[in-house]
Amino acid sequence: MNVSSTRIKRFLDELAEFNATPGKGITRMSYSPQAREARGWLRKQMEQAGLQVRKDAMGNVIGTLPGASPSLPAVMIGSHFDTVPHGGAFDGAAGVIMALEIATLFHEQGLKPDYPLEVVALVEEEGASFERGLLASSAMAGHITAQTLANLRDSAGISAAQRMADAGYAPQEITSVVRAPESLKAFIELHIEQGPVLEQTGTDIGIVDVIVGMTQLTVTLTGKAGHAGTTPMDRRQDALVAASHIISQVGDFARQAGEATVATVGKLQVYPNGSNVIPHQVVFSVDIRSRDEQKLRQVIEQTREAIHRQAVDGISANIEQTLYVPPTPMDPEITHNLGQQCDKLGFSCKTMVSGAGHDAMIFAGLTPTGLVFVPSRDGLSHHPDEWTDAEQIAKGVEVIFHAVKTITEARSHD
Ligand code: HGY
Ligand code: MN
Ligand code: MN
Repeated sequence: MNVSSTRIKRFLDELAEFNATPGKGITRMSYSPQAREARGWLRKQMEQAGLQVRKDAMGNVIGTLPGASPSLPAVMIGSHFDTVPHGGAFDGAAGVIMALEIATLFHEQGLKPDYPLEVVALVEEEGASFERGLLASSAMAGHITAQTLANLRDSAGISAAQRMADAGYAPQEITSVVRAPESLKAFIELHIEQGPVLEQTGTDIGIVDVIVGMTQLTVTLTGKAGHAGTTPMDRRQDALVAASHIISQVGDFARQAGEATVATVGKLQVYPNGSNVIPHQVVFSVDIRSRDEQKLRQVIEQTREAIHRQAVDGISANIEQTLYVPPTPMDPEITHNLGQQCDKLGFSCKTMVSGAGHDAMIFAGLTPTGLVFVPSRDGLSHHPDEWTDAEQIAKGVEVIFHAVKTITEARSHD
Protein backbone atom coordinates (compact mmCIF):
# COMPACT_ATOMS: atom_id res chain seq x y z
CA MET A 1 0.00 0.00 0.00
CA ASN A 2 1.27 3.48 -0.84
CA VAL A 3 -1.38 5.19 1.23
CA SER A 4 -0.78 5.90 4.93
CA SER A 5 -3.84 5.12 7.06
CA THR A 6 -2.01 6.75 9.99
CA ARG A 7 -1.81 10.02 8.11
CA ILE A 8 -5.43 9.66 6.97
CA LYS A 9 -6.49 9.24 10.59
CA ARG A 10 -4.47 12.32 11.58
CA PHE A 11 -5.99 14.39 8.77
CA LEU A 12 -9.51 13.29 9.76
CA ASP A 13 -8.94 14.01 13.46
CA GLU A 14 -7.50 17.45 12.72
CA LEU A 15 -10.30 18.42 10.30
CA ALA A 16 -12.92 17.24 12.82
CA GLU A 17 -11.56 19.81 15.29
CA PHE A 18 -13.27 22.58 13.28
CA ASN A 19 -16.66 21.93 14.82
CA ALA A 20 -19.37 24.16 16.35
CA THR A 21 -20.89 21.37 18.46
CA PRO A 22 -18.09 19.41 20.14
CA GLY A 23 -19.44 16.34 21.91
CA LYS A 24 -22.64 16.48 19.87
CA GLY A 25 -21.45 15.43 16.42
CA ILE A 26 -19.79 17.63 13.84
CA THR A 27 -21.39 20.91 12.75
CA ARG A 28 -19.43 22.91 10.17
CA MET A 29 -21.75 25.23 8.28
CA SER A 30 -20.49 27.02 5.18
CA TYR A 31 -19.17 30.53 5.97
CA SER A 32 -19.16 29.78 9.69
CA PRO A 33 -16.11 30.46 11.90
CA GLN A 34 -15.46 26.70 11.85
CA ALA A 35 -15.42 26.70 8.04
CA ARG A 36 -12.99 29.60 8.06
CA GLU A 37 -10.62 27.74 10.42
CA ALA A 38 -10.97 24.59 8.31
CA ARG A 39 -10.02 26.57 5.18
CA GLY A 40 -6.82 27.76 6.85
CA TRP A 41 -5.96 24.18 7.79
CA LEU A 42 -6.76 22.92 4.27
CA ARG A 43 -4.59 25.60 2.68
CA LYS A 44 -1.66 24.62 4.94
CA GLN A 45 -2.01 20.90 4.21
CA MET A 46 -2.29 21.51 0.47
CA GLU A 47 0.82 23.73 0.53
CA GLN A 48 2.72 21.07 2.47
CA ALA A 49 1.72 18.62 -0.25
CA GLY A 50 3.43 20.88 -2.78
CA LEU A 51 0.26 22.31 -4.33
CA GLN A 52 -0.36 25.84 -5.56
CA VAL A 53 -3.37 26.87 -3.47
CA ARG A 54 -6.14 29.39 -4.16
CA LYS A 55 -9.62 30.12 -2.89
CA ASP A 56 -12.27 30.95 -5.48
CA ALA A 57 -15.09 33.55 -5.36
CA MET A 58 -17.30 31.34 -3.16
CA GLY A 59 -14.65 29.95 -0.83
CA ASN A 60 -13.79 26.60 -2.38
CA VAL A 61 -10.17 25.70 -1.59
CA ILE A 62 -8.32 24.49 -4.69
CA GLY A 63 -4.78 23.08 -4.79
CA THR A 64 -3.07 22.46 -8.13
CA LEU A 65 -0.08 20.34 -9.05
CA PRO A 66 0.84 21.75 -12.48
CA GLY A 67 1.13 19.34 -15.38
CA ALA A 68 3.32 19.28 -18.45
CA SER A 69 1.33 22.21 -19.84
CA PRO A 70 -1.25 24.53 -18.19
CA SER A 71 -3.36 24.19 -21.32
CA LEU A 72 -4.02 20.50 -20.58
CA PRO A 73 -7.31 19.65 -18.81
CA ALA A 74 -7.04 18.92 -15.09
CA VAL A 75 -7.91 15.76 -13.19
CA MET A 76 -9.92 16.99 -10.22
CA ILE A 77 -10.29 14.98 -7.00
CA GLY A 78 -11.95 15.86 -3.71
CA SER A 79 -15.30 16.36 -2.00
CA HIS A 80 -17.07 18.81 0.35
CA PHE A 81 -15.99 20.10 3.78
CA ASP A 82 -19.32 21.37 5.06
CA THR A 83 -21.52 19.12 7.21
CA VAL A 84 -25.12 18.71 8.27
CA PRO A 85 -25.94 19.94 11.79
CA HIS A 86 -24.67 17.39 14.37
CA GLY A 87 -23.39 15.15 11.60
CA GLY A 88 -20.41 12.85 11.45
CA ALA A 89 -16.68 13.32 10.86
CA PHE A 90 -16.51 11.39 7.59
CA ASP A 91 -19.28 12.68 5.26
CA GLY A 92 -17.39 14.84 2.77
CA ALA A 93 -14.25 14.92 4.91
CA ALA A 94 -13.17 11.43 3.80
CA GLY A 95 -13.15 12.62 0.17
CA VAL A 96 -11.22 15.79 0.97
CA ILE A 97 -8.69 13.71 2.93
CA MET A 98 -8.43 11.28 -0.01
CA ALA A 99 -7.36 14.16 -2.23
CA LEU A 100 -4.89 15.49 0.34
CA GLU A 101 -3.35 12.03 0.78
CA ILE A 102 -2.99 11.51 -2.98
CA ALA A 103 -1.37 14.94 -3.42
CA THR A 104 0.98 14.08 -0.55
CA LEU A 105 1.91 10.77 -2.23
CA PHE A 106 2.58 12.58 -5.52
CA HIS A 107 4.84 14.96 -3.58
CA GLU A 108 6.65 12.21 -1.65
CA GLN A 109 7.20 10.04 -4.72
CA GLY A 110 8.20 12.98 -6.96
CA LEU A 111 5.37 12.13 -9.35
CA LYS A 112 4.96 14.68 -12.13
CA PRO A 113 1.62 14.51 -13.96
CA ASP A 114 1.22 15.41 -17.62
CA TYR A 115 -2.38 16.45 -16.91
CA PRO A 116 -2.59 18.86 -13.95
CA LEU A 117 -3.88 17.39 -10.67
CA GLU A 118 -6.45 19.53 -8.88
CA VAL A 119 -7.43 18.91 -5.26
CA VAL A 120 -10.73 20.52 -4.21
CA ALA A 121 -12.45 21.11 -0.88
CA LEU A 122 -15.96 22.25 -1.78
CA VAL A 123 -18.46 24.40 0.15
CA GLU A 124 -22.19 23.89 0.71
CA GLU A 125 -22.75 20.41 -0.69
CA GLU A 126 -25.24 19.54 2.05
CA GLY A 127 -27.54 22.50 1.52
CA ALA A 128 -27.88 22.68 5.30
CA SER A 129 -27.24 26.44 5.26
CA PHE A 130 -29.34 27.67 2.34
CA GLU A 131 -31.67 24.73 1.46
CA ARG A 132 -29.88 24.29 -1.88
CA GLY A 133 -27.36 21.48 -1.88
CA LEU A 134 -24.53 20.80 -4.35
CA LEU A 135 -23.95 24.57 -4.49
CA ALA A 136 -20.21 24.63 -5.28
CA SER A 137 -20.30 21.93 -7.96
CA SER A 138 -23.43 23.56 -9.44
CA ALA A 139 -21.61 26.91 -9.54
CA MET A 140 -18.62 25.30 -11.29
CA ALA A 141 -21.07 23.79 -13.78
CA GLY A 142 -22.50 27.28 -14.46
CA HIS A 143 -25.91 26.66 -12.85
CA ILE A 144 -25.65 29.40 -10.17
CA THR A 145 -25.96 33.16 -10.77
CA ALA A 146 -25.37 36.09 -8.42
CA GLN A 147 -29.17 36.41 -8.29
CA THR A 148 -29.49 32.79 -7.14
CA LEU A 149 -27.11 33.57 -4.27
CA ALA A 150 -29.07 36.72 -3.39
CA ASN A 151 -32.31 34.72 -3.29
CA LEU A 152 -31.03 31.76 -1.22
CA ARG A 153 -31.49 32.44 2.49
CA ASP A 154 -30.49 30.70 5.70
CA SER A 155 -32.79 30.19 8.68
CA ALA A 156 -31.87 33.66 9.97
CA GLY A 157 -33.07 35.10 6.66
CA ILE A 158 -29.56 36.09 5.59
CA SER A 159 -28.79 35.49 1.91
CA ALA A 160 -26.04 33.19 0.69
CA ALA A 161 -24.57 36.22 -1.10
CA GLN A 162 -24.42 38.17 2.15
CA ARG A 163 -22.87 35.26 4.05
CA MET A 164 -20.22 34.86 1.30
CA ALA A 165 -19.45 38.59 1.25
CA ASP A 166 -19.25 38.72 5.08
CA ALA A 167 -16.73 35.85 4.89
CA GLY A 168 -14.63 37.84 2.42
CA TYR A 169 -15.72 36.16 -0.82
CA ALA A 170 -17.22 37.64 -3.96
CA PRO A 171 -20.71 36.35 -4.79
CA GLN A 172 -21.05 38.94 -7.54
CA GLU A 173 -18.10 37.24 -9.25
CA ILE A 174 -19.69 33.78 -9.09
CA THR A 175 -19.24 33.28 -12.83
CA SER A 176 -15.47 33.27 -12.26
CA VAL A 177 -16.00 29.88 -10.56
CA VAL A 178 -17.41 28.30 -13.73
CA ARG A 179 -15.28 25.49 -15.24
CA ALA A 180 -15.36 24.97 -19.01
CA PRO A 181 -15.81 21.26 -19.81
CA GLU A 182 -12.57 21.36 -21.81
CA SER A 183 -10.69 22.49 -18.68
CA LEU A 184 -11.34 19.14 -16.99
CA LYS A 185 -10.25 15.63 -17.93
CA ALA A 186 -12.00 13.84 -15.05
CA PHE A 187 -13.49 14.25 -11.58
CA ILE A 188 -13.16 11.47 -8.99
CA GLU A 189 -14.72 11.57 -5.52
CA LEU A 190 -14.39 9.23 -2.55
CA HIS A 191 -17.30 9.17 -0.12
CA ILE A 192 -18.54 7.05 2.75
CA GLU A 193 -21.43 4.87 1.56
CA GLN A 194 -23.83 6.23 4.18
CA GLY A 195 -25.73 2.94 3.87
CA PRO A 196 -25.36 -0.70 5.01
CA VAL A 197 -24.54 -2.57 1.79
CA LEU A 198 -20.71 -2.72 1.90
CA GLU A 199 -20.62 -3.64 5.58
CA GLN A 200 -23.39 -6.25 5.23
CA THR A 201 -21.73 -7.89 2.22
CA GLY A 202 -18.22 -7.62 3.69
CA THR A 203 -17.04 -5.63 0.63
CA ASP A 204 -14.06 -3.27 0.76
CA ILE A 205 -15.00 -0.87 -2.03
CA GLY A 206 -18.19 0.35 -3.72
CA ILE A 207 -17.95 1.68 -7.26
CA VAL A 208 -21.00 3.77 -8.02
CA ASP A 209 -22.61 3.39 -11.43
CA VAL A 210 -25.67 5.59 -10.83
CA ILE A 211 -26.54 8.32 -8.33
CA VAL A 212 -30.27 8.60 -7.63
CA GLY A 213 -32.20 11.60 -8.93
CA MET A 214 -33.23 14.09 -6.28
CA THR A 215 -35.21 17.23 -5.65
CA GLN A 216 -35.39 19.70 -2.79
CA LEU A 217 -38.59 21.71 -2.28
CA THR A 218 -39.12 24.56 0.18
CA VAL A 219 -42.82 24.86 0.99
CA THR A 220 -44.31 27.94 2.66
CA LEU A 221 -47.91 27.84 3.96
CA THR A 222 -49.44 31.08 5.19
CA GLY A 223 -52.62 31.34 7.29
CA LYS A 224 -53.49 33.74 10.08
CA ALA A 225 -52.23 34.03 13.63
CA GLY A 226 -54.77 34.10 16.45
CA HIS A 227 -55.35 33.46 20.10
CA ALA A 228 -55.26 29.74 20.94
CA GLY A 229 -57.91 30.20 23.62
CA THR A 230 -60.45 32.53 22.09
CA THR A 231 -60.46 31.55 18.40
CA PRO A 232 -63.22 29.00 17.66
CA MET A 233 -62.04 25.87 15.83
CA ASP A 234 -64.19 26.68 12.77
CA ARG A 235 -62.64 30.13 12.37
CA ARG A 236 -58.97 29.27 12.16
CA GLN A 237 -56.44 29.52 9.31
CA ASP A 238 -53.87 27.31 10.98
CA ALA A 239 -50.78 26.90 8.76
CA LEU A 240 -49.35 24.08 10.89
CA VAL A 241 -52.49 21.93 10.69
CA ALA A 242 -52.50 22.39 6.91
CA ALA A 243 -48.81 21.43 6.75
CA SER A 244 -49.42 18.35 8.90
CA HIS A 245 -51.93 16.98 6.34
CA ILE A 246 -49.28 17.31 3.62
CA ILE A 247 -46.33 16.01 5.62
CA SER A 248 -48.24 12.89 6.71
CA GLN A 249 -48.81 11.92 3.03
CA VAL A 250 -45.30 12.42 1.64
CA GLY A 251 -43.96 9.12 2.97
CA ASP A 252 -46.92 7.19 1.53
CA PHE A 253 -46.35 8.70 -1.93
CA ALA A 254 -42.77 7.38 -1.84
CA ARG A 255 -43.74 3.94 -0.53
CA GLN A 256 -46.42 3.58 -3.22
CA ALA A 257 -43.92 4.60 -5.93
CA GLY A 258 -41.51 1.78 -5.01
CA GLU A 259 -38.11 1.49 -6.81
CA ALA A 260 -36.44 2.52 -3.54
CA THR A 261 -38.05 5.97 -3.84
CA VAL A 262 -37.71 7.99 -0.63
CA ALA A 263 -39.18 11.25 0.63
CA THR A 264 -38.25 13.17 3.74
CA VAL A 265 -39.45 16.30 5.53
CA GLY A 266 -36.37 17.16 7.54
CA LYS A 267 -36.83 20.83 8.35
CA LEU A 268 -39.91 22.53 9.77
CA GLN A 269 -40.12 26.13 10.94
CA VAL A 270 -43.28 27.40 12.66
CA TYR A 271 -44.03 31.11 13.01
CA PRO A 272 -44.50 32.79 15.41
CA ASN A 273 -43.87 29.47 17.27
CA GLY A 274 -45.73 30.37 20.43
CA SER A 275 -47.58 27.64 22.37
CA ASN A 276 -50.71 29.81 22.73
CA VAL A 277 -50.65 31.30 19.22
CA ILE A 278 -52.27 29.78 16.13
CA PRO A 279 -49.36 29.41 13.64
CA HIS A 280 -49.73 31.90 10.82
CA GLN A 281 -46.85 30.50 8.75
CA VAL A 282 -44.96 27.26 8.32
CA VAL A 283 -41.88 26.67 6.14
CA PHE A 284 -40.80 23.08 5.56
CA SER A 285 -38.43 21.13 3.32
CA VAL A 286 -39.33 18.14 1.14
CA ASP A 287 -36.45 15.95 -0.09
CA ILE A 288 -37.49 13.34 -2.70
CA ARG A 289 -35.16 10.82 -4.38
CA SER A 290 -35.43 7.89 -6.76
CA ARG A 291 -33.23 5.98 -9.20
CA ASP A 292 -36.26 6.03 -11.54
CA GLU A 293 -36.92 9.51 -12.93
CA GLN A 294 -40.54 8.77 -13.73
CA LYS A 295 -41.16 7.80 -10.07
CA LEU A 296 -39.29 10.89 -8.89
CA ARG A 297 -41.50 13.13 -11.02
CA GLN A 298 -44.62 11.21 -9.91
CA VAL A 299 -43.94 11.81 -6.20
CA ILE A 300 -43.09 15.47 -6.85
CA GLU A 301 -46.42 15.88 -8.67
CA GLN A 302 -48.36 14.11 -5.92
CA THR A 303 -46.69 16.32 -3.32
CA ARG A 304 -47.53 19.47 -5.26
CA GLU A 305 -51.18 18.33 -5.55
CA ALA A 306 -51.34 17.62 -1.80
CA ILE A 307 -50.00 21.12 -1.11
CA HIS A 308 -52.51 22.76 -3.44
CA ARG A 309 -55.35 20.81 -1.78
CA GLN A 310 -54.48 22.57 1.49
CA ALA A 311 -54.36 26.02 -0.09
CA VAL A 312 -58.03 26.74 0.78
CA ASP A 313 -60.05 28.58 3.48
CA GLY A 314 -57.53 31.37 3.94
CA ILE A 315 -54.39 29.25 3.62
CA SER A 316 -52.01 30.16 0.77
CA ALA A 317 -49.09 28.01 -0.42
CA ASN A 318 -45.78 28.70 -2.13
CA ILE A 319 -43.49 25.98 -3.45
CA GLU A 320 -39.88 26.69 -4.36
CA GLN A 321 -37.95 23.91 -6.11
CA THR A 322 -34.38 24.81 -5.16
CA LEU A 323 -32.78 21.71 -6.66
CA TYR A 324 -33.63 19.09 -9.25
CA VAL A 325 -31.09 16.55 -10.56
CA PRO A 326 -32.16 13.48 -12.60
CA PRO A 327 -30.68 10.04 -11.88
CA THR A 328 -27.05 10.41 -12.99
CA PRO A 329 -24.80 7.67 -14.40
CA MET A 330 -21.05 7.76 -13.65
CA ASP A 331 -18.56 7.49 -16.52
CA PRO A 332 -18.24 3.85 -17.66
CA GLU A 333 -14.53 4.17 -18.56
CA ILE A 334 -13.56 5.66 -15.20
CA THR A 335 -15.78 3.16 -13.42
CA HIS A 336 -14.04 0.34 -15.32
CA ASN A 337 -10.60 1.80 -14.48
CA LEU A 338 -11.50 1.95 -10.78
CA GLY A 339 -12.72 -1.66 -10.90
CA GLN A 340 -9.48 -2.79 -12.52
CA GLN A 341 -7.46 -1.06 -9.79
CA CYS A 342 -9.56 -2.85 -7.18
CA ASP A 343 -8.87 -6.21 -8.78
CA LYS A 344 -5.12 -5.53 -9.13
CA LEU A 345 -4.99 -4.56 -5.45
CA GLY A 346 -6.95 -7.62 -4.37
CA PHE A 347 -9.73 -5.57 -2.77
CA SER A 348 -13.30 -6.85 -2.94
CA CYS A 349 -15.52 -4.40 -4.74
CA LYS A 350 -19.06 -4.11 -6.01
CA THR A 351 -20.92 -1.81 -8.38
CA MET A 352 -23.75 0.01 -6.66
CA VAL A 353 -26.35 2.78 -6.79
CA SER A 354 -25.86 5.80 -4.55
CA GLY A 355 -28.98 6.71 -2.56
CA ALA A 356 -27.20 9.85 -1.36
CA GLY A 357 -26.56 12.86 -3.53
CA HIS A 358 -22.97 13.94 -4.21
CA ASP A 359 -21.08 16.67 -6.04
CA ALA A 360 -20.12 13.89 -8.48
CA MET A 361 -23.68 14.01 -9.87
CA ILE A 362 -23.10 17.60 -10.97
CA PHE A 363 -19.54 17.13 -12.23
CA ALA A 364 -20.83 14.21 -14.33
CA GLY A 365 -22.49 16.85 -16.51
CA LEU A 366 -19.12 18.55 -17.02
CA THR A 367 -16.53 15.77 -17.30
CA PRO A 368 -16.06 11.99 -17.02
CA THR A 369 -16.75 11.32 -13.35
CA GLY A 370 -16.22 8.45 -10.91
CA LEU A 371 -17.37 7.87 -7.33
CA VAL A 372 -15.82 5.39 -4.88
CA PHE A 373 -17.55 4.30 -1.68
CA VAL A 374 -16.02 2.97 1.52
CA PRO A 375 -18.10 1.19 4.19
CA SER A 376 -20.18 2.98 6.83
CA ARG A 377 -20.47 1.25 10.22
CA ASP A 378 -24.11 0.18 10.73
CA GLY A 379 -24.88 2.13 7.54
CA LEU A 380 -25.16 5.21 9.72
CA SER A 381 -24.60 8.78 8.48
CA HIS A 382 -25.80 12.33 9.15
CA HIS A 383 -25.38 11.21 12.77
CA PRO A 384 -22.67 11.80 15.42
CA ASP A 385 -21.87 8.05 15.48
CA GLU A 386 -21.02 7.96 11.75
CA TRP A 387 -17.82 5.89 11.45
CA THR A 388 -15.41 4.42 8.92
CA ASP A 389 -11.99 3.00 9.89
CA ALA A 390 -8.97 4.85 8.50
CA GLU A 391 -7.78 1.51 7.08
CA GLN A 392 -11.06 1.17 5.14
CA ILE A 393 -10.69 4.71 3.76
CA ALA A 394 -7.06 3.94 2.88
CA LYS A 395 -8.18 1.14 0.56
CA GLY A 396 -10.46 3.52 -1.32
CA VAL A 397 -7.66 6.09 -1.53
CA GLU A 398 -5.22 3.47 -2.85
CA VAL A 399 -7.65 2.57 -5.64
CA ILE A 400 -8.07 6.21 -6.65
CA PHE A 401 -4.32 6.89 -6.34
CA HIS A 402 -3.54 4.31 -9.00
CA ALA A 403 -6.41 5.46 -11.20
CA VAL A 404 -5.29 9.11 -10.92
CA LYS A 405 -1.66 8.21 -11.73
CA THR A 406 -2.95 6.60 -14.93
CA ILE A 407 -5.37 9.36 -15.91
CA THR A 408 -2.87 12.18 -15.24
CA GLU A 409 -0.17 10.12 -17.02
CA ALA A 410 2.11 10.82 -14.08
CA ARG A 411 5.74 9.72 -14.07
CA SER A 412 8.37 9.94 -11.35
CA HIS A 413 11.18 12.20 -12.46
CA ASP A 414 14.29 11.12 -10.55
O1 HGY B 1 -28.20 14.56 1.23
C1 HGY B 1 -27.34 13.90 0.67
O2 HGY B 1 -27.61 12.95 -0.01
C2 HGY B 1 -25.90 14.28 0.82
O3 HGY B 1 -25.47 13.85 2.08
N1 HGY B 1 -25.73 15.69 0.69
MN1 MN C 1 -21.61 14.09 1.52
MN1 MN D 1 -24.27 14.42 3.64
